[in-house]
Amino acid sequence: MSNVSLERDHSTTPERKTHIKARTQIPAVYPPRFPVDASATWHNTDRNEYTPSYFVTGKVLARDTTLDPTNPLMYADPEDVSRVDFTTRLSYEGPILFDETGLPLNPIGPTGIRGRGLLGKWGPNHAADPIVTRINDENKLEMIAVKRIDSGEWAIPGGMVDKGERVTQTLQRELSEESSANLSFEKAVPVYQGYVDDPRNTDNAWIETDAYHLHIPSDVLIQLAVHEDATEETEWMELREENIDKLYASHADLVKKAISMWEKENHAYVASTGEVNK
Ligand code: RP5
Repeated sequence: MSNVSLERDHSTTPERKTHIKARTQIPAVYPPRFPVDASATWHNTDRNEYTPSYFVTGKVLARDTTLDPTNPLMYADPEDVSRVDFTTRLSYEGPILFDETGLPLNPIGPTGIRGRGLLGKWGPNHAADPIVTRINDENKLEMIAVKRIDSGEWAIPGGMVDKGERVTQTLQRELSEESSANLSFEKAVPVYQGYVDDPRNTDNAWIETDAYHLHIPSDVLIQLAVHEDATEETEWMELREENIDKLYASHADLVKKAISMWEKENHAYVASTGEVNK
C-alpha cells in the first residue's frame, strides 16, 4: 500500500472532475446511495456521520480471477483487498489513496456506496472510448453510437480494457463488438485520459477512460449492426446538442472535447444542430 494520507482536497482545486452521476444515479441492482453533497471530499467528510451501504454483485464475486487463474472469462479482483497488488495499478488521477482498512478511495470523493458494486477491480477500472465521426449528406457531423442494454442510454461504443491489451486494440475490439464497424485506431487522436462520472462508481471502485477520436471520410462504407449481447441498437447519431447532452456517463464531455479539438485542427465550426461550417 503506497499512501494512506487523505490530505488531497479536490474541492478547492480548479481541476476537480465532474462527479454528479456517481453521487446521484444507481444501476437497478444497487442499494440507494447515502446522500453526498456536491462539495464533499474525503477531506471534509465526517467519517462518523458518513455511513454508506457496502455492496458488491454476486457476478463480480463469481468472476474472481484467483478462483480460476487461467480462465479468460474471469476479470475481477478477490474480495479480500489485501490480496491485490496496487503497486502495478495505475490511476490517471494520481497516487491512489486508501482508507484505514486498506480500501482504495475514489479520487474525486465519496459516492454514497462502499465496495465495488458492479465493477471488478478495486480502485481504477480502465476503459477505452472510440469516438468515430464523419460528415453526412446533410453536412452534419455524426458519430457511431450504441444504445446500452443496462441503462437504455445512448453512448460511445466503449468498453473495458482486457488484461494485456493495448488501448488501440480495445478501441478497435469494442467498436467491432458493439457496432460491427472495423476500424484501426493507430492514427486516432487522443482526447481524454482520466476519471469518468459513471453511475456504477463507488467509494472504492471507479472507471477511468482513454478516449480517442477518429474522423473518417464520408465515402468510407461502414455497415453498422449489433452483435454479441453488448448493445440494443447502433446508429450514426447526428451530433446535435440535445443528442450529445443525453449521452451515458461522461460521454457528452468526451464528445464535446473531441469536437472542439477537431474544429481547431480543421478551422471549422460545428453548430448546435451538428451542421459543419468551414
Ligand atoms: C463508461 O463505461 C466508459 O466511458 C466506457 O464507455 C464504459 C465502459 O463500460 P462497459 O461499456 O464495458 O460497461 O464509463
